[in-house]
Amino acid sequence: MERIYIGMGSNLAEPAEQLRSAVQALAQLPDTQLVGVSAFYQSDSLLPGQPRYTNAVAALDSLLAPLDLLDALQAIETGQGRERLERWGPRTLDLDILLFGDRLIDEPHLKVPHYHMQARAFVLYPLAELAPADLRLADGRLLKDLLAACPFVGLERLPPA
Ligand code: A4P
Ligand code: MG
Repeated sequence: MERIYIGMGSNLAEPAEQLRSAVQALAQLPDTQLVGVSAFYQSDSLLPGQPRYTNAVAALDSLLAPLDLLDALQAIETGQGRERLERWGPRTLDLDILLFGDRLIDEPHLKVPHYHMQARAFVLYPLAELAPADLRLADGRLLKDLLAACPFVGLERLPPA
C-alpha cells in the first residue's frame, strides 16, 4: 500500500456536493482505502471571471498503479459531469494526484508531485491537515517549508457540513 494524496476542486453545480460525491467514489476504488478527508476550503479562482472554488484533499492507501489511479480519477470526473472544453475551464470536478508515496513520476500524462501544488494555499493547507508534520515530497522539499512560503490568504475554511 502506498499513501496517496488527492487534490479535489470544483466550481460548478454545488461544489461542496461534488466533493462529497467524489469522496464516496474514492472510497469505492478497488484495492484502495480512504484514510482521511480534509476540511473544505473556498477561494477565488486563479483565473478571473470564474466562480469561486471549493477545494479539499483526500488521503488514500492503495495498491493501484499510478496510471491506473489516474484513469480511475478521470472516470470519476467524467461520471460527475466534467466536460473538458478548455484547459483550466470551470469544472464540476477536478481530481489531481498530488503525491504518490515517495515516487517522482514524470510520464507524459502524469507528473507527481503535482506541478502547481507548491504555491497553492488551497492545496497545501488541506494537505497539511492530513499529512505528517515532517512530510517531505519526493523531490526533497518539506511541506512545512512550502507552507511557510505560502500565506493563508484568500482562503476560507468552511465549517463541517
Ligand atoms: N496530469 C499530469 N499530472 C497529473 C497529476 N499529478 N494528477 C495530466 C492529475 N492529472 C495530471 O488535467 C490535464 C492533464 O494533466 C490530465 O489529462 C492528466 O493527464 P485536467 O484535469 O484535464 O486539466 P486541468 O485541471 O484544467 O489542468 P490543471 O493544470 O490540472 O489545472 P489545475 O492546476 O487543476 O488548475 N482556483 C482555485 N481557487 N482552486 C482550484 O482548484 N484550479 C484551477 C485549475 C484554476 N484555478 C483554481 C483551481
Ligand atoms: Mg486537473
